[in-house]
Parts: sequence; structure tokens; C-alpha cells
Amino acid sequence: MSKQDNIYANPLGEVAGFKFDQSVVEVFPDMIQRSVPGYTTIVAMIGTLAERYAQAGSRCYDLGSSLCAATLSMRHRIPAADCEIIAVDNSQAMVERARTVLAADSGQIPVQLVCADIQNVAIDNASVVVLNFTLQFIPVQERREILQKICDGLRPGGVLILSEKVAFADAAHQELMIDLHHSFKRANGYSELEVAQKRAAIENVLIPETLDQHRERLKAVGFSSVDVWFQCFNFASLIAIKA
Ligand code: GEK
Repeated sequence: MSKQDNIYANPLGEVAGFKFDQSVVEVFPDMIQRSVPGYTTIVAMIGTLAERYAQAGSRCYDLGSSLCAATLSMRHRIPAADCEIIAVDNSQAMVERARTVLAADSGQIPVQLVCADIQNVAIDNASVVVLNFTLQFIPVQERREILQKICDGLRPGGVLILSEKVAFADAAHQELMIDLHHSFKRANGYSELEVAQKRAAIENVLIPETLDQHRERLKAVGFSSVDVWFQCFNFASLIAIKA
């Protein structure tokens, strides 16, 4: 069981920008579960999607793997022979903890865990690539290059699963979704202070884009079919298929 996330429970004079450091690693499963509507379902369905799309003799990538939740979901559902999973995260603290998570798992598919920036990792011979709430932390102007590299590194018939916090062009709808997300967090035990301080910490670190922006860019880099397969409030997951 992961410890409860109390990082923003007490008033902080100045709220620093959010970082995936040791204190976050300690509470990460609790934090993401109580903060991202649909997280458990999305992780489980990444296994279901990988079961369908992983090709024999190919690689599956989990980019921004944190504690390898999506990696393990894929590892236990992929029936294709001779697959390998590459899990990448640039937080040393996350990677160290993920190593112990993987060591305790009995799955048979080999997993390569790499501490690196996803911007510096080659994508090659891929059939499934997962960006589960990771692209949102990359500067907006650098996102296209990563998506281009992913599309180029996928085999025909391969897929990218892209989960993101999203924004809405309509101001009233945007406000409603943010409000409902905060209600979700309060229902999960976060106080007003925790919600407000986390919001300040994440403001310049996590930059959401609209679903249209995601769709257009995914099409522009070469994906033939792009659409949403899951959404709850301002959290969505898209599947992009390479023909
Ligand atoms: C899950 N996918 O549980 N390169 C590599 N890793 C990065 C980078 C980067 N440039 N930027 C951020 N990260 C996971 C959840 S969490 C989402 C993903 C969240 C890593 C960062 O260190 C963190 O572990 C992860 O991306 C984002 O299915 O906390 O909202």
C-alpha cells in the first residue's frame, strides 16, 4: 500500500513548481489515483489495448513510466511472442522505486527500465507506445518532435495511446470541467487548501491542450486514425493508429 499524499496539506509560504522527487515517489500511487479521474480504468485498458496491438518480435514503450503501472498492465496481457517492454522515466527517484516494483512482479515479458528524458530515447520496431499523462509535462513546442519520432518508430498497424489532462476552447465548459475535477478531488479527501496549492504547483509545469490540438498534431505527424477512447471531465485518452 502506498502512503497517503499529504504533500500540500499544510500552508506553504510559497508553492514551488511540482517535481517528481522522492517525496512524490513515496505517495505516488495514492496521489495519481485520487487526482486523475479514470486512472485505474485507463491503466487496465492499456493492457487490453496492448493485448490487441502488440506484434510478435516488437517493442512496447511506456514513456514517463513512473512506477510502471502501464508497463505491468501490458506485461500481463500481451500474448504476442518475443515482445520486449521499454519503460522510460527521467526521475531517478521514480526509476529506483520502479526497479523494486518490477523485481516483485512475476511477469515473463522482459522489461528494460531506463532513466532518461523521453526526448533522447530512440523508438524503434515498436507496435505499442504509451504516453500515459507524460506529454503534458513536455514544453508545448517540443511535443511534435516526440510524436513524430514515435510515429516513425512504429510498425504499420502499431498504436500510440496518449492520455492527457485536456483543456477546452469554450470558457464556460473549461470552467465546469475544472470545477468538476476539483469536486472529484475533494470527494477523494483532498482539502480546499490541498487542491489550491497543488493547482499552483502544477500551473507552469503541466500545460494542457485541447483535444482538437492533439488530434490535428497526431494526424500531421502521420497517424491515419486518431480518436478518444476514454474521457472523464478534463482527462482523456486517445488512440492513434499508424496505417
Ligand atoms: C502511469 N505513466 O502511472 N522524460 C521522461 N520522463 C518524464 C519526462 C521526460 N521529459 N517528463 C516527465 N516525466 C504513469 C504516470 S506521471 C503523470 C505518469 C502524473 C515523467 C515524470 O518523472 C513522471 O514519473 C511521469 O513522467 C508523469 O501510468 O504524475 O500526472
